[in-house]
Amino acid sequence: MTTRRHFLRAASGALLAATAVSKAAQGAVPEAPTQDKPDTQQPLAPPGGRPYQPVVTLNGWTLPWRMNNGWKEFHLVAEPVRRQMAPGMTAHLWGYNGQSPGPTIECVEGDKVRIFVTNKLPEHTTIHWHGILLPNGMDGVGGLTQPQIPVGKTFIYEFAMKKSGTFMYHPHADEMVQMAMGMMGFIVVHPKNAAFMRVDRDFVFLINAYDIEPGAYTPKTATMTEFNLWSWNSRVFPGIAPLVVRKGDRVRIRIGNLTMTNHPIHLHGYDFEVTGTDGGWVPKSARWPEVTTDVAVGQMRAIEFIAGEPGDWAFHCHKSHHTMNAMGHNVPTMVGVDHRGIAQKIINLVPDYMVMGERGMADMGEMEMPLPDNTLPMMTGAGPFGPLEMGGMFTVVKVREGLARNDYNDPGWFKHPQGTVAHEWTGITPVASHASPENKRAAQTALVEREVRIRKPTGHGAH
Ligand SMILES: [Cu+2]
Repeated sequence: MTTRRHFLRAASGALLAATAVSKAAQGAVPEAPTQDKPDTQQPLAPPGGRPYQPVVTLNGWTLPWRMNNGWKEFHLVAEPVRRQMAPGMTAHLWGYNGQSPGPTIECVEGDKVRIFVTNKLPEHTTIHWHGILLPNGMDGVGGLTQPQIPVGKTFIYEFAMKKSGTFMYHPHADEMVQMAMGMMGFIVVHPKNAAFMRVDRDFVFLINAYDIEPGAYTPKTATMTEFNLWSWNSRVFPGIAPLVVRKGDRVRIRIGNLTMTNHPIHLHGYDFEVTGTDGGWVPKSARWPEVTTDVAVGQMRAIEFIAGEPGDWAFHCHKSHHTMNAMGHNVPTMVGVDHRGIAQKIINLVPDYMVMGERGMADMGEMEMPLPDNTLPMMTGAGPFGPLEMGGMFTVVKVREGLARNDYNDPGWFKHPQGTVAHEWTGITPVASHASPENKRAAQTALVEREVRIRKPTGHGAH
């Protein structure tokens, strides 16, 4: 990333200038690095100031900063961006510094931060610093605590980070449109005492959602509930990076929700504790074990566990429609409907007709339906044992033995020890005995008793 290197060079130049008390350098707006890749970037170790364990932003990056006379200076540029949501689909969003979500801002409890915000959107904006305790005039509510930032102008926000924790930033101006377009980012304030709440791997991401019609590029901003792309950091499965973890590490995952509905986030293979909210750290005595935690709208939850059990552990929203990509919900339930004989007659009339759903929807995972440009299959992704039949808010926590401390590279699929994978029973299977005559009849006639109604599965409507 050449922009970051340029910035760091420029930043060290600015540091030198600042120590030489150059008024010109102090007055200059810091460079605004941009990121053009949707890949997870290596954590950004602090080049100066108090030390901390940097976070890993899933499919994102941390904004470099410079010191200026005791202030940490950042520069966010609000602008239209193109975001690849998964290979094969790009969205035209609004974001910050080249991406949606914007870069993660990291600093330390007690830091004085100065954040320059330049507006390159076609309309005014502001930034609200969700959860941060600050002077009222820095709260970023357009019209209430400050004038809107006009198109083409740069505003300065200045405040001290009173406490450590996990916060979010987003506009408080034309919010419905600007947040539906992807304007948001994460703020992590590390504790002054580096040993406090210390973990080995610290991941962050925001939950967001878009309504982008298959074949289109721009989200429908008036959508209130019927979104069709349920994303983490504006990525959907199989575009969401795995969370790579070394066996034995203490792991934290910070999850912020800026969608219009709640998301019960579920981790396989582990129990965890919620150790933080956007209000602060949860005292030990107030924590309880969970395997799913609901992250409500406008909330952040930090979960922690010790990664003792190697494997590829699914990590996803537990609303099953949120682990799918765009589809039509007006697809009727076809389970139990017998298509035999009917399909061929229809294919004679409608050549690309496809029968689906009569044995469930699992066929969709490997089916190659003709898709419009710039859209993703509803259920997709390939695993070591076949199609994963997932989409949306799904990824994998990959726990491996013997990784290097800072190695976040995808280690590939887990190699299960011999004899530890569920497998087919090859002995004699007894016939299931049904207690009630009704159940017996249902089992015998499941595939043939219903009225046959067939519809062509088009119309990728709301999801
Ligand atoms: Cu969800």
